[in-house]
Amino acid sequence: MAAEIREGLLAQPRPWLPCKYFYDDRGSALFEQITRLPEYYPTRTEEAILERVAGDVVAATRPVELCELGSGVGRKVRLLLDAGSSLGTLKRCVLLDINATVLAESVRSLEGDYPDLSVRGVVGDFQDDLAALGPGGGRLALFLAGTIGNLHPDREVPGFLRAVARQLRPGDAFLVGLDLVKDEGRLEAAYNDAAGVTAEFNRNILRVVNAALDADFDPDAYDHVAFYDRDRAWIEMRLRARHDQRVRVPGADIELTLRRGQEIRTELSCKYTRPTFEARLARTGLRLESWLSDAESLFALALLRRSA
Ligand code: SAH
Ligand code: AVI
Repeated sequence: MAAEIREGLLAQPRPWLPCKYFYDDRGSALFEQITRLPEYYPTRTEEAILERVAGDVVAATRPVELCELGSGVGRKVRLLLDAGSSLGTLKRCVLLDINATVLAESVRSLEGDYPDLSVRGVVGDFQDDLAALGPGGGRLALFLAGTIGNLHPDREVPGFLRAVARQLRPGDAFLVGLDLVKDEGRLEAAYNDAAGVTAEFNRNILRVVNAALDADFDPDAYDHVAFYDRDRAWIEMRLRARHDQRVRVPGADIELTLRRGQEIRTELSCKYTRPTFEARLARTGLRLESWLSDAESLFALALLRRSA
């Protein structure tokens, strides 16, 4: 973590922080609050699509194992577990998340509600630790919420998809949730909610850095900024310094001066279309089998298949 934070904070022309550091216990709770905000349509839209298609997805893939990357509270996986119960093929469920507390709670609650299922939690980074999942075979991997949008579309997504494909056997499947390109006003509202929860989530990354690296960021000295970049088709979140400040990060061995108005990038949230996502699949070993969306085309689930 120290090396990553150091690299990000020293970056020119604009410092950045890896968005996985939003998710300590407070950040995870704030994300859960975000999912219930009136402006934040992705969660409820994805859940409605899943409710509609879960039966078809399990019938088409006949999974022995469900495996969710960045599983959070593990609510959505239940829709597939329930749909799969009549099939009789499902034996295992693996959840991987960077937040150990949330993961343990999700595993405990799935074990309680699905006593015949073998449930395993893996604390790890889905960009580095996929090998911990072990080899595939009868696997249906899930990457929901549009979290793939938080990976850089050119620099990170292709390598991530290849790494997922390595943990799948030919015929195994990968269900990916994608937030779609849409009206700019609707996108920007989802990341600038009236209640200010997203702003608090954004500032939380500074609290995480403070706690882990003994830094002295004053989170309240930063404004939340979130805007849609139409050319890159992504929402970018930043923190803008309200006044000049000197910040010490002893755990990463740095001190920096931030001028009033200077911004730190904290998150990208890329929005896709079917063609832009399909283009990312080239040479990954994954092919698009079906595209499942809502009536307004706000969000989509892409069902991918590991090719032979
Ligand atoms: N799948 C859930 C949660 C999505 S929020 C849902 O659909 O609502 C993103 C989740 O990914 C959080 O639980 C966060 O802790 C986790 N996460 C973020 N970056 C991660 C990383 N690099 N590796 C593993 N988990 C990560
Ligand atoms: C987890 N991820 C898909 C969310 C998103 O929309 O990019 C995280 C988030 N950031 C701000 N609000 C929600």
